[in-house]
Amino acid sequence: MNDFYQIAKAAYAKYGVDTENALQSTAKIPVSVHCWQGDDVVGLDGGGAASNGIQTTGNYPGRARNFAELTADMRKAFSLIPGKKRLNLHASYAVLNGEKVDRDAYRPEHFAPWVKFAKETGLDGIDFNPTIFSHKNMKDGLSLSSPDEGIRSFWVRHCKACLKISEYLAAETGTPCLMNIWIPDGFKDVPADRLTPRLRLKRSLDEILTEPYDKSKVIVAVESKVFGIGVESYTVGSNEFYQNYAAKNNICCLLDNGHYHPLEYVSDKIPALLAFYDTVALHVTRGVRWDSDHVVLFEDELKEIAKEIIRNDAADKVKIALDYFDASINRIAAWVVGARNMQKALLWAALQPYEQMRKLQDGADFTALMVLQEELKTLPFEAVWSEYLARENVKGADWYDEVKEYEKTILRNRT
Ligand code: RNT
Ligand code: ZN
Repeated sequence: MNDFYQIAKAAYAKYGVDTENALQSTAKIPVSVHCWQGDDVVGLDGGGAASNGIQTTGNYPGRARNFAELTADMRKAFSLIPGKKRLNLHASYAVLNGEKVDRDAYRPEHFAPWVKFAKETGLDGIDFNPTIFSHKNMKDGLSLSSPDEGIRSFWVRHCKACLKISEYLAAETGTPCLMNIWIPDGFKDVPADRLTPRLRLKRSLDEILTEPYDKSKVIVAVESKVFGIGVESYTVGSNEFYQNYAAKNNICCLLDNGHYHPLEYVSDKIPALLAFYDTVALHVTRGVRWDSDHVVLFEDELKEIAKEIIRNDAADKVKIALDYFDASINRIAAWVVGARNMQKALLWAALQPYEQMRKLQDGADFTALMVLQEELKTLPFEAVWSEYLARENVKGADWYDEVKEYEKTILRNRT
């Protein structure tokens, strides 16, 4: 323990905050790290560059092109990220070994190498996502809401296959798997019919959920979106659609903080959903003016999101996952910056005197509340963060040197 930490501990103690508690509780909160930052969401199953309402920009050298490269890069990133980590996988990361099989017939064994990787790397578990984009069966931009029965049923079968895979991942890792369904379905211009596509999506979800699965092992979530590129006028899977579907069917909502109007805040939606749901899932990202999926930074909204999780004692209920992809910078650094910032925000949120703040709010002493909240902003947080990294055996501020070295020796040789 260094002197700076001792000083910081005393500074926080003055406000009734126990830094030791904060350090210990933060280290127990799992954050699901998305595999898709490492390869620009291309996947391993031949679907090709991200398409259908999802795209990456940039051409930084060293993109991982196969399972070996992607897992090597993830190992490097994980070694620089403190805290409890999970792996967030997409179905398109199936390891098919040349087998000719389409997404509606993927089997658990196609993900066995990922289970092995998760176990070797000491991860807490694996989360899963059907991949309903970048595929020939996306027809006219539609999937589960398609009027073409062949298309719609293909994607229903894909999701059913994913339920089985999720169950397998949960059984193998001993922790529940969050299976999140996101589809890009929508229209570029003013639609003639807004209801029927939603009714078809509803029917598809109903059909998917007829597949028996162990609810103690798999948590099914649905992720809404305000709009996607090329589908600006209408999104089938809107917020209202999925929130009502989830409430009626006892599944979970996933909130991606890039998927709302710029002045809507996911931090405010978390407590609203906690009033009704046992589980709330998150995709933490950073939208710059729209759903741009920039690297997560240590910003006010990220801190507010973390505060809503911690002060509502909801670390077990809120499933935190990261979802961003930047192809214009070193991809490992992108992983590390975003994941460390999520951890930072959780630690920062654990260092707030909530009881005292609540009392001030309930007593309507809003002046004192404002004064306190402003004072808290300049407490010596860095010293507690450094202590956290040291206890987690993870490099401090000089971590980027290691990534630069890895880029020089490994990434630059991928030609
Ligand atoms: C897209 C959604 C979705 C994807 C990932 C790859 O807008 O956010 O979650 O980013 O599934
Ligand atoms: Zn998302």
